[in-house]
Amino acid sequence: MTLRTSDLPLTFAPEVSSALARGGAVVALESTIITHGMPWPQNVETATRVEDEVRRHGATPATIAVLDGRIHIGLTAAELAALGQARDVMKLSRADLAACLALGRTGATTVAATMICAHLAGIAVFATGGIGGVHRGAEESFDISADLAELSQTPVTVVAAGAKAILDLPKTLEVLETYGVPVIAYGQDALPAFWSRDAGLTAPLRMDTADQIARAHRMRATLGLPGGQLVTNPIPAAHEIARATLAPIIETALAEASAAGIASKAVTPFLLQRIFELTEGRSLTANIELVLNNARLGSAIAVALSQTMS
Ligand code: PSU
Repeated sequence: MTLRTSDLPLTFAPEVSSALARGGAVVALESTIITHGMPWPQNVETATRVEDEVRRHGATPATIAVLDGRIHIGLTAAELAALGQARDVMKLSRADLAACLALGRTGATTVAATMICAHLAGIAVFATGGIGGVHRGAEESFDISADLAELSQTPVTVVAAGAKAILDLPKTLEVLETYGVPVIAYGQDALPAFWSRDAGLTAPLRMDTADQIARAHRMRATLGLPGGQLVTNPIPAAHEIARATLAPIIETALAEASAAGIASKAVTPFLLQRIFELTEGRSLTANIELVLNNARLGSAIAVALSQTMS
């Protein structure tokens, strides 16, 4: 694809632009996980390890964020370190991306905004931790992450460890089905639930190789279908936290969020922070391991895609 760098507020890291120019494998990475998903300094350490993991698996990492009114496709080590400690960073989804750019501000991209930026940059594969989804009690609050609508319209394959277990997973699957988003479990039948390998639900689709996932991505383009694919990759068994262990902790965190009147964009960061405290850090270790695991699968898919394109 042609890069329209002249008319878009995009700044490419040299490593990323040369990989794209030669048709190499590139994996997009998001930045909300850095600013709103993990505490400092583990956030910056993890982001750096994830980038290295992508390189080790034959692809080029492109961490995406908005810095002073420009979309950066790939960050320098200094930019990453600064973002990881910055305050007043906007949490950007489809609704606020253009406003952040127009105001010259700095913002971290969620799954939705990272998909938009990756697609503008010509990147087809994106690895993250977990996508947003339908929050529990959504029948009252209407709190449904914009990540789901984005998956229905932007052609990027997103590798995640499932939707976070703090969400209403059956309703999240229903909305994805309504939107026509393929939800693929990698290497198993069960839908993974972020910190645990099994949500107690069967995933609508199963694939066992990166090559199959790359071919399905290409087939959607051939058919002219808009939207991406959601690949749910179970956390490695050695690092999972059993669903039964987490369930009461999630209930406690949810009750606290509701008592404190936490709403909208603040819900997910609040819950992740409380679960970190209540599990005495175990949830963060699991989160780091699942992101690294997704970086490996994302790299394999990007490599397979670059081979089918050449
Ligand atoms: N993955 C993680 N931690 C995170 C996220 C993903 O391991 O914090 C972020 C993603 O950016 C995702 C967001 O888009 O959580 C969901 O936020 P919300 O529920 O407000 O849509």
